[in-house]
Amino acid sequence: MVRVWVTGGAGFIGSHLVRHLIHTKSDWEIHTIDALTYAGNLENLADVLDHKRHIFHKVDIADSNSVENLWTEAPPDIILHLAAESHVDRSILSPLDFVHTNVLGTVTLLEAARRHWRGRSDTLFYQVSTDEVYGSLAEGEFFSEASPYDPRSPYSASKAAADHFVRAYGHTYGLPYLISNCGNNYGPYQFPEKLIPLTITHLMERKPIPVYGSGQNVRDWIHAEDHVRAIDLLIQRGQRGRTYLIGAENPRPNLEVVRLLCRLYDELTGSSGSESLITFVKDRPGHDFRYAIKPSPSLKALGWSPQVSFEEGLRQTIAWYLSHPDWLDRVRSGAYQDYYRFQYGERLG
Ligand code: NAD
Ligand code: TDX
Repeated sequence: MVRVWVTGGAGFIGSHLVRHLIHTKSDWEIHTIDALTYAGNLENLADVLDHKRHIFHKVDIADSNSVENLWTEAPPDIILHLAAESHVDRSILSPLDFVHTNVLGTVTLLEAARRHWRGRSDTLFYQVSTDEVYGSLAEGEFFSEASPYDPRSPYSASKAAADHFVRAYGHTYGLPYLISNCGNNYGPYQFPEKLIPLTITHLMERKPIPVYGSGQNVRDWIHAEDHVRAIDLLIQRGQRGRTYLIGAENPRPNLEVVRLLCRLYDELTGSSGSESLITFVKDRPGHDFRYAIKPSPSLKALGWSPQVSFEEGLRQTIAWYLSHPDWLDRVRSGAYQDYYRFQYGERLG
């Protein structure tokens, strides 16, 4: 039995990963650590929460005593680290929360791993990171493994710091690690503060769809299930001590994405005129212009390629949100309403 600890397993990508591992790895015992912040939700794991090979722990990863106690009881063989504060707009409002979880939390896990793995080389600390650590590209440029780190938001600075700590632990203490940097994910269970689920929920409620600035900023989109399949392959066959870039070669200006969502929404629901909801609003401070990824050739050589086309993935995602109104009601609790009013109240008038 391989004991695998997933941090942030009740979040968006984490819940896709936990579900995938439970269904595909019959000899793995999966432990989820999650603090259940506004972005973490046990409902995201409903179908696997009580599975006999899954154990859930509500713990803050920056709480070293709790992490220590858990890992003394059930030492990890593999740590898949996804827990994070993940929303750029929130990082602009309160950077210290991002330092707490993304930096202090990551180093707390690394320290505990170092203690528990002394003398072992058959373990793995897998850091799930983002392309945002590489900064912003000009038209026609792409990130590659050789791109220098140049984080420009409090979120990406905190993720970059965490990546550097992971590499430092590999170099200094010989900790077996692997890092992957992925582009913008979308799919079911994504908290409705990010562009795609926010747009879908505004379409459902016929509310103005806020597009920052000119809408020409570019993001490179991948379905969370394709990301999770790449993580799975890299756990099995990725070279330890290496960094991999994961992307579906799907860079698009935000306005194109929002227009596509409007068209697909109208087709799926029989509505019309959704594009008229698009509203240009004040830009995000320090808004990175373009992210676009050349996925690692070695990842492709291992046999990975994205399986979900963008249009099909968006159709399926819209359908999921349409069929989960109760999930939406519950995640958009009082605290979300406060954030939403602060972030969009003035912008949308
Ligand atoms: P998310 O915000 O949906 O989920 C984050 C999870 O971490 C939540 O369940 C939350 O409760 C948990 N968490 C937060 N602080 C915690 C703490 N102190 N202790 C324990 N748990 C805590 O995020 P996501 O979009 O699923 O992203 C998962 C990971 O993937 C993050 O590390 C993110 O940086 C990375 N990533 C995300 C994207 C994307 O487009 N969403 C792209 C590339 C990389
Ligand atoms: O209301 C909006 N209007 C808008 O135009 C929002 C929320 C976003 N945007 C723009 C900003 C970005 O250019 O859409 C683009 C995507 O924005 P987000 O969904 O907030 O994602 P982004 O800032 O690109 O970061 C995401 O991708 C990389 C995730 O939140 C990160 O966790 C991940 O690392």
